[in-house]
Amino acid sequence: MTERSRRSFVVRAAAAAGAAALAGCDKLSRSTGFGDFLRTAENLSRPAQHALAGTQALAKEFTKADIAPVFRANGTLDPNTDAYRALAANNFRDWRLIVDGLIDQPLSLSLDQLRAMPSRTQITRHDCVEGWSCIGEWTGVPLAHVLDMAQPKDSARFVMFFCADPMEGHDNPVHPKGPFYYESLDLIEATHPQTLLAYQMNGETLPIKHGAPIRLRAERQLGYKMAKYVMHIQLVNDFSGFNGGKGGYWEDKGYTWWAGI
Ligand SMILES: Nc1nc2c(c(=O)[nH]1)N[C@H]1C(S)=C(S)[C@@H](COP(=O)(O)O)O[C@H]1N2
Ligand SMILES: [Mo]
Repeated sequence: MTERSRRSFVVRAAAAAGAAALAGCDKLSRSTGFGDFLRTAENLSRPAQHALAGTQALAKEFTKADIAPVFRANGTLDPNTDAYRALAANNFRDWRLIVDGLIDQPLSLSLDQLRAMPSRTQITRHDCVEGWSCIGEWTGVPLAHVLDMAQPKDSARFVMFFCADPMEGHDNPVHPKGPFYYESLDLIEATHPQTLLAYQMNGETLPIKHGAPIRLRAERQLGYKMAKYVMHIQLVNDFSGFNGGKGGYWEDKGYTWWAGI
């Protein structure tokens, strides 16, 4: 058995993150890579945030009594494309989550396969930059588990999430991944224990307005990071070639890529 297959990817990622946090700015700058990005205050806050919060610190969890009677839905409430309507009409039995990019094991996973994986349930507060918050209960498979199956290569640094809902302003022919909503996380957030591919909300099948069949939960991040209608996950070492180059739909419009709370 090789060293690579014996040591789980999550353990390797956590070890790398821990070493970087302890070593301070120099190590982090080298692991971060692109020069312009490093010079921004936004990026300096990312390693600082990880160092302060601890790479695995948990977001606060609440009790069932705290769950909002109505969880507000925001952004796209239905992707409303022919392709998505066909998937929804069949209860997403033909839907597959594609996982590719800088990994050794490309995956194509059905909803049943995701539901059969280890799951986690958490009651957390969702904070939207527009100034509202809602507490809800989420159940899903930890993204770390799926990444472990996919075996990311050492060169992988970010996880990208491509969604089913078309957006405006992303139809640049140079970047064929547009014009859909998309997001990205670094490997520390992606492998955090509360980062889930959620298929249930408040104990029920995830409704379309909240991102069916799966949506990302990254509980230490603002709402716009939590991609709904996830279709495709891709491991990359640089997201500057996608769409507007800032790592997400809202980031391309000026929101900060680091959205830690
Ligand atoms: N695919 C997709 N994901 C998305 C959005 C969207 O428009 N499309 N909006 C984001 C924003 S700004 C927020 S606050 C949350 C809203 O999630 P909710 O509808 O479950 O409240 O989803 C995020 N994820
Ligand atoms: Mo939001």
